[in-house]
Amino acid sequence: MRYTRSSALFEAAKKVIPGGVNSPVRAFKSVGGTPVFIEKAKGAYLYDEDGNRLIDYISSWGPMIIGHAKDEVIDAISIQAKKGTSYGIPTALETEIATLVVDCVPNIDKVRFVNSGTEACMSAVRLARGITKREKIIKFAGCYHGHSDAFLIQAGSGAITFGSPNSPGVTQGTAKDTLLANYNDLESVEEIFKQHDQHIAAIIVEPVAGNMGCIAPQPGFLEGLRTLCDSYGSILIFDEVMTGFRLAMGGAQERLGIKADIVTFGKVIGGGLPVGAFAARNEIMQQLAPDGPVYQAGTLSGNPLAMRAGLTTLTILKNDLSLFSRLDKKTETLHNGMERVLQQKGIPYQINRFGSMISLHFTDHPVTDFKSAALGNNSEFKNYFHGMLDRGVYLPPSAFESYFLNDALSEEDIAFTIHAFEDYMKSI
Ligand code: KE4
Repeated sequence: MRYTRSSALFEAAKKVIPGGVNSPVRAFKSVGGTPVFIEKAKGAYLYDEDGNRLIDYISSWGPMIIGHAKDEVIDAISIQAKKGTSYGIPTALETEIATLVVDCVPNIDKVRFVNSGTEACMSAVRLARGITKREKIIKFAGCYHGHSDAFLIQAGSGAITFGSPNSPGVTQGTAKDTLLANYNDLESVEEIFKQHDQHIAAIIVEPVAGNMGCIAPQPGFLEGLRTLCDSYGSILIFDEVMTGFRLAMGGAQERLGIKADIVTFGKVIGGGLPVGAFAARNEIMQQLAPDGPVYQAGTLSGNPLAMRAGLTTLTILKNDLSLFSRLDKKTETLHNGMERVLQQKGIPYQINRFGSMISLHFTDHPVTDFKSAALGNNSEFKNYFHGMLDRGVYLPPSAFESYFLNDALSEEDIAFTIHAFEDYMKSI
């Protein structure tokens, strides 16, 4: 694969954009090398600026679940754009997509649209704090809820501690209100509640974690969080920015059968345009401005262009629910193919998979939380990433990410990917 033009574009980008990218993970820092610059995408394929065709396993980090540049979505956006892109004034379109979301997602009566998953999670936490009049929240090491200050907190020593900011600019004043527990470790959560009793506004959790690679909740983990929140009067926030409209039309709540109090969305809900959302039952959402005192706002929230992209995408999903099982099956086929190659090679590995989320870890320890995810051999991952890229397969450029399959991937694409993996493994 040639990347001459991408390299030149990266040099130019670095002159005017920090790190040459608008989101750090795109800079290939954890895998090295030069980021690929994409010229266009269609279906399951990316076409880079050097004319290489790449099979896409990030689907824009989740949004493009039906594939890139789906004709129905592009046509709908084009028609909508001719009517103007944003008014800052209510439209019937917002009610239409909100009605669809409320009909499909369990345990919600109302939804507020915002412009990103970060905004959705940030607003959900503010709402939980406003309702409970409590200040502390619990998050899990390795879970990612966007770049709002309250979430950029990494565990200090020990599993449960007052967070110490892992980004300069996050104040200790903020960090002290974010308490850290370990994913799949209910005791670590119980310990925090014992220490902080009625001072915890909410737990925010990825019901299936996708930011440490893919990590499924162990039986009883989420159920335990539900019980703890009920016992202590805290709000349970499911961050479904990744899992929403990916694991099922009703997301993880439907797939896992566990009720959250507030659910956040992003990615798929916008169909590739900037949309986030948070939703809950009436008694919670009525606390939100302008009905209630908890303030939240946004110039472009609910803009017609993004709403049209989201509504078209969600409607395609709703009218073809077998897409979710098709996607699961494709992911299983990929899993089995990679597993066969790895067993032949005889190297330590873990493959974690849930629905159409999957990740490969070069470690012989089960990957069940951030600590075990961090034991993966990153230099093996780097070589694997570039080995696959050079063979025409674009994987997430970090071992701490989930792969996102899309419905446009054909059986042949999956077979091609497994063959490329086999060829790479033979070359090392
Ligand atoms: P955004 O603000 O990036 O739309 O959403 C933040 C967010 C919230 N919650 C979960 C579970 C998420 O996975 C994300 C964002 N996901 C990352 C990929 N792991 C986005 C990629 C990036 O940061 O460039």
